[in-house]
Amino acid sequence: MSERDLGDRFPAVGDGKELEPGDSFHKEEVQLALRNGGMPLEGLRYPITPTGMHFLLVHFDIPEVDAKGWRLKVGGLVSKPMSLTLDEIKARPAVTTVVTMECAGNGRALLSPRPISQPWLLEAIGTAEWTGTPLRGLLEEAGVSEEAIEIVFSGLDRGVQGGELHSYERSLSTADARREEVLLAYEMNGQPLQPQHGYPLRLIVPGWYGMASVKWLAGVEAVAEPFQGYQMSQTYRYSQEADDPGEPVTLIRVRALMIPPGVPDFATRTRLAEAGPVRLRGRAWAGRLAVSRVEVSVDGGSSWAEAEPGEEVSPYAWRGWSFDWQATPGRYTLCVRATDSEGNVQSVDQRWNYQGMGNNMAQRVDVVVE
Ligand SMILES: Nc1nc2c(c(=O)[nH]1)N[C@H]1C(S)=C(S)[C@@H](COP(=O)(O)O)O[C@H]1N2
Ligand SMILES: [Mo]
Repeated sequence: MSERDLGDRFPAVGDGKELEPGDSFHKEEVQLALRNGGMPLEGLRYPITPTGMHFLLVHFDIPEVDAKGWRLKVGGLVSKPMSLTLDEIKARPAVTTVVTMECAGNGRALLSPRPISQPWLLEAIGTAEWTGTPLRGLLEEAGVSEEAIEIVFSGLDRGVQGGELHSYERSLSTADARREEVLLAYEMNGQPLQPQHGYPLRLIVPGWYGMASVKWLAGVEAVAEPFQGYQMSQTYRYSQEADDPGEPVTLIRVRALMIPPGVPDFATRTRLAEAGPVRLRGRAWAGRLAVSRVEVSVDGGSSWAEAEPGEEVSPYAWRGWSFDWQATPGRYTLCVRATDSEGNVQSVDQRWNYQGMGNNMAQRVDVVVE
């Protein structure tokens, strides 16, 4: 089968029909959702997400990597190309950073009409302690040429998207790649990376949506032209229609989430809570900005009250928040929204875009109080 045929059978993000709200999911989307699990929202209770609860996003298949034969190749416009073993990378200066990662598609399936792709509701998040060596040191040692404007990161996984057979590859400007927080990570929560999270080595770009953090990293290449690979030029764009190149998706937008209170109804997922004091809790983050404010609404977003912010543990990680609600019998739609240090605040309405990227509209949780 030609690449074109494959592309036609498995259309790119947003290539498909525009569905009406209430339309059911395609079984291929369910298959994607089962492969790429999210963090159950009660997982917001843990400051560091247990590894098996951290969300997962794998476009193609998890590649089979033999760590002994694996090498990280550093090349392109550098004065000293390198080929490094895992042990050589581990022997370099090590840093551990707590980072909240979120998929750019988080919130996609709440949009109306709904783009056809990995159908995230709100669970494409997780926070981990990543250990690795700063990329910056390696780039300095390799001697990136003045002509280089971007660094291209290549993963070992391959597949077809939008009719194009390619390896998963993303680039960063040389300035972004040289930021001190960018890591070549080989441990997650104190353990070697699990296969699905990028073993043996991945990039971690704190503050950026997850697509920048290339897993199964094998190549780091300095280039003189903007990299036009599929995962840069065709997807991860804020666009309004299929042919609109739009703007690239970059940093994580501000968001707060709450642990749904009470207990769920199995079939409808509506929450059931007891009248009386209910402590609402959750976490809020804003990429590499700080969260300056968290507010809660118990009337579907008509009126808001201040929540109590918790401690900040890392400039790149979520912080907790809590709110004491005096619940009286009735039906409620609880909402939470955060504001970042630049004054951006989550809206209650969707900011629709064709690929369903960066939808940070405020969470809504239906609760029946008895
Ligand atoms: N090589 C490779 N890297 C990748 C991906 C991928 O499919 N292949 N998915 C990206 C996306 S879209 C996200 S959101 C994060 C998810 O990282 P996690 O699965 O460890 O949570 O990995 C990114 N890195
Ligand atoms: Mo993602």
